Amino acid sequence: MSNIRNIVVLTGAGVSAESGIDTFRDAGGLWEQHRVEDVATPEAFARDPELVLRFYDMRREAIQTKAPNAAHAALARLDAEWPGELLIVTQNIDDLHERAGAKRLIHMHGEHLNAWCTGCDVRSRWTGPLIDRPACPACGAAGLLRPDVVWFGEMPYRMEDIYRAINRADLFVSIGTSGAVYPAAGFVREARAAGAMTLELNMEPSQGSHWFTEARHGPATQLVPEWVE
Ligand code: BJW
Repeated sequence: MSNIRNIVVLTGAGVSAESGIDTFRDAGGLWEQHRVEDVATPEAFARDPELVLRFYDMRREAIQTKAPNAAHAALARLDAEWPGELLIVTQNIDDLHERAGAKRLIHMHGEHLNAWCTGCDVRSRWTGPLIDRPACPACGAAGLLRPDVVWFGEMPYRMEDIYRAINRADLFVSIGTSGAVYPAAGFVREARAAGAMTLELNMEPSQGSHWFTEARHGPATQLVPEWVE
């Protein structure tokens, strides 16, 4: 990596799979138990808030019992030691990257431990259930908290910062994502257009695998530490 200074790493559900957190689109994944239209759109929340809140309460509780794996640890090590620019962009709402020690991190699809008050627009740390429609800790209004996650049709977070980093990157690495969801699925093309080398580390070829200059397939806990060393 001698000619590389700036790195952007994109991660998806596959990086947390070996920590015991379900992916979305694999066999047995979350979307097999819940239709995406029923739980991950603003329309679904307006139609049946209890179903959506129960889905996120269940995941928030489960994630808190999981621990970072060797892939999260390797990325945290890279973050601590890489002298150039580095940005880890995760689509995951879990906090395993930061629990492993990563600092240069953006959660583009939100965080399971945040609640967002649709009344006062304040985000608060939230570890418990939302199904009981608790009052917002900031404004006190009842029943207006929703999970602070990005649903289909909503704008992912910090897109300007992400595109700025991608356009400065010498290397773009995509880990554990199916490439089915935009805008993250388009980052590889943006990085290539900006002249970066692109590497996919995934269990299987993703939908956008052909866009990468190099692809390695296997479990993240093996591929990521191998790549970082
Ligand atoms: C392993 C492994 C192991 C397993 N080791 N690997 C352009 C074209 C078409 C449509 C659109 C478009 N632009 C926008 C859209 C609409 C829409 C979209 O993409 N629809 C698609 C279905 C086509 N996108 C949006 O609405 C987004 N908003 C938006 O675009 O706003 C406008 C905008 C445009 C341009 C710039 C800026 C803004 C919002 C998308 C929000 C997605 N939300 C979710 C839910 C978040 C909260 C929650 O967690 O519940 O995000 S959906 C879900 O999918 C979640 C994930 O972050 C996301 C991606 O999933 P991921 O991580 O890839 O998981 P999987 O399961 O799909 O794949 C796992 C992979 O890991 C697999 O490949 C396995 O093989 C692998 N794996 N075990 C290594 N051990």
